[in-house]
Amino acid sequence: MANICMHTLILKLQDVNAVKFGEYKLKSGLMTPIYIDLRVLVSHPALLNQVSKLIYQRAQDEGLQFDLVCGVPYTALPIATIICSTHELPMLIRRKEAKDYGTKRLVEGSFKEGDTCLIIEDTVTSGSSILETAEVMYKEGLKVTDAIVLMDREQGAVDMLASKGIRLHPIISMFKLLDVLKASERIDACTAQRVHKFIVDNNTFRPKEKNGDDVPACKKQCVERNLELSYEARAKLPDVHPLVSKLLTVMAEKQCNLCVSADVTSSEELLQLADTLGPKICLLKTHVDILKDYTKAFSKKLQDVAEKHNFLIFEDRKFADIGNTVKHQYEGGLYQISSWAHIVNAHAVPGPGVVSGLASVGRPLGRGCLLIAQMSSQGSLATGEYTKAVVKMAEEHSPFVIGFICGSKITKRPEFIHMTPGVQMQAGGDVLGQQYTTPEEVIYNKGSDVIIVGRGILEATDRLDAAEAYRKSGWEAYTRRMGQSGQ
Ligand code: 5BU
Repeated sequence: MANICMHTLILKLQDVNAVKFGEYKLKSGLMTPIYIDLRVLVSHPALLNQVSKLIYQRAQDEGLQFDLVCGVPYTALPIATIICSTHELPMLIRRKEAKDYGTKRLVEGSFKEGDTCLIIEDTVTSGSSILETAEVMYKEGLKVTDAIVLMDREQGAVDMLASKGIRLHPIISMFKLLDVLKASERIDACTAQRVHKFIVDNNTFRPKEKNGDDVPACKKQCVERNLELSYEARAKLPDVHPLVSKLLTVMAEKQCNLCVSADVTSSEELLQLADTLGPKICLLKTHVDILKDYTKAFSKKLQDVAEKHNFLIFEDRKFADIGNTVKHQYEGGLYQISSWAHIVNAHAVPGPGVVSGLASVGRPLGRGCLLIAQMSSQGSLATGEYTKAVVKMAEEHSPFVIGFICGSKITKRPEFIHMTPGVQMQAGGDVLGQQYTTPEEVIYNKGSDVIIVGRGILEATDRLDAAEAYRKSGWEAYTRRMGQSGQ
């Protein structure tokens, strides 16, 4: 989808008053400084057609498999109708209330049990309307795996629906909309900033924990008693990022808290390494820019190996620029990192814009970011107050920020992952300032979650044996720690 086209669409939506700035009440009762009203689309048939085309195109681009289409009533209904009519796809209509005469059906149209229904929505805040529609479908024996939305307010719907097993594919995100309107001088920087802050402050998926009432009981109890939850229990917390949940589940299943740092310079060697060590790792860390022969085909193959061996990919890119630049670095260029890396990391030094820029690309894709709170290198400046400020930034930007690169556990919040580089079987260092700590020290004494090991494995005569030794050592340190914690 060309950017220019998206840009024009956003301006057109504002032209027809589908995007309004002021003070409006949301369905939840919350006052919002921006209101999206796509009901007006029916009065603008050319625009309605364009939107319908984009939504259908997205379904094609994502390769979605479905038997039927349903638009969430009422605004998305005409959009679904146009798509189904143009492409001759069977459609379903969901009634808001069952009629009290005739068939009393909640879903109109023909279908078989087990059919998959694609849901289409005009705009989402929390995702609750999509979920309601999906639940009606489930009752009828239908499956719902994906939903496409024209406008995502980026207030938690992607994560909430992912936690219920539905992938949400947004066409326009709130941050993109604000960027375009600001760049076109339709709104001033102050309005853009006010709306941006409102969106970030009002994420519906992560419950506010100020009074503790919304915190799940098990989590509350553990935090109070200073006990620790197991990887498995953390994976099931209701407010955990789906990616963290996936990683923690993989860790528990594979009995493994080892991330291998695949610092090799040939893509073939990297793929071989990934395939050989795959069963021993929960995560593979790359520095894609040290490869001498990167191709798009390589990233595809790496994803296949990751799937085969059930591990995640972490590109150690260390983004550290203004939001607008990191957005391009993450999404574009030669490497198109966001298209294949589940996790990236960033320095907090530019301020929260770096996270917002990355989030605007990564959140719709379900990606996550680690903030670098401490470094393993000698003389690192990331210490003390800086580390504390990074933790605060992460808390304000979760759920896209899923954790930290750090030397030890720096927050008690169980939804954040701690990953520690600079790990070898013997403490020590290299001639360029790297400092090493042992798996036992990192996991048992420092309370980190994941050990990141590069040369400790890469320089071993048998890499597979070495990986197994690190896996075992990291896992034993974790089980000992959990034993102490009484879990
Ligand atoms: P080693 O071979 O285990 O020293 O490799 C460590 C890897 O972790 C390497 O890719 C570094 O770029 C990376 N790293 C690190 O060592 N220390 C840090 O603080 C951060 C990343 Br952030």
